[in-house]
Amino acid sequence: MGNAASRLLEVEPVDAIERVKKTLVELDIEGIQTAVREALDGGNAPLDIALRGLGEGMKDIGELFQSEEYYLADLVLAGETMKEGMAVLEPLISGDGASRKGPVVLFTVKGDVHDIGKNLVVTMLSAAGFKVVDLGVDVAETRVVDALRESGASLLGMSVLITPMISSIGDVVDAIKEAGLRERVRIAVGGACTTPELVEKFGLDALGRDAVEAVGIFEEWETKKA
Ligand code: B1M
Repeated sequence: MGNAASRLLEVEPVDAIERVKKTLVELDIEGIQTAVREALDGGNAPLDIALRGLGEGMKDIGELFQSEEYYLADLVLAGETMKEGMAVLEPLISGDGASRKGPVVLFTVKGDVHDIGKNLVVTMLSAAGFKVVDLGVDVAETRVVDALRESGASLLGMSVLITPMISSIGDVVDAIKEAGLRERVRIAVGGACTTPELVEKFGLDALGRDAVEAVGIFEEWETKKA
């Protein structure tokens, strides 16, 4: 590369969303809200900042953890830093609070405590006018069946991030079948370790790769409800 080209690359401004991502990857919990506010002031949409800034930053953090440059304590701090950033964005993403659609039962599977992505899906669904029954993390299949019965929901979403807990998806599907509810309930899955192959293996109905896709899936199913 010539000198001029490399100089150009050096002076290329880092955009505000990139700065949010960098602040998160550096685990700068003190600076994250300022970076997010600056991105908002620059006219970026809250959802864009959440997905392209914070969401992409978390993927980099995952890779740094995998390559052993970051440790478990760094993952914990990353989660807290992400939540600080989301605290600024969530009120701007949330809708008017009126829930006209759903309900959707949402949770992270048994044995898995990751909740940031699930929470983003909950926020986006609420913003789109869905009532959401959020069961939290590490949820046993019996609680899922109880929630489906109590709420009368026919829409279900589960978040799965760690490979060892993939078997929990099967436990949920089996419990729903045993309760005689499978015909009534459409099931979507999402999260870092989910794939189309998993959807096929467990006979699920859809895969949501991000919160926007998740909302699209439930919107489509809502229109097909009797
Ligand atoms: Co952990 N972790 N973690 N972690 N962690 C991952 C998932 C990992 C990929 C990191 C890595 O090694 N590269 C890896 C899993 C590898 C694997 O099994 N395939 C991993 C591991 C190994 C672990 C532990 C086992 C580490 C250990 O103890 N040695 C441990 C497991 C604990 C447990 O659950 N039992 C662990 C713990 C943790 C913390 C608790 C420290 C922390 C979570 C904090 C929290 O959630 N409150 C943490 C974090 C932060 C991560 C990473 C870095 C980031 C996850 C995140 O929040 N992403 C993660 C790396 C990665 O995912 N690449 C990693 C941001 C979020 C917005 O994205 O959750 O993907 P995501 O959600 C997206 C979409 O996936 C989709 O929409 C969301 C928004 O766009 N989506 C859905 C999610 N759920 C959906 C549901 C739907 C639809 C769409 O329903 C229809």
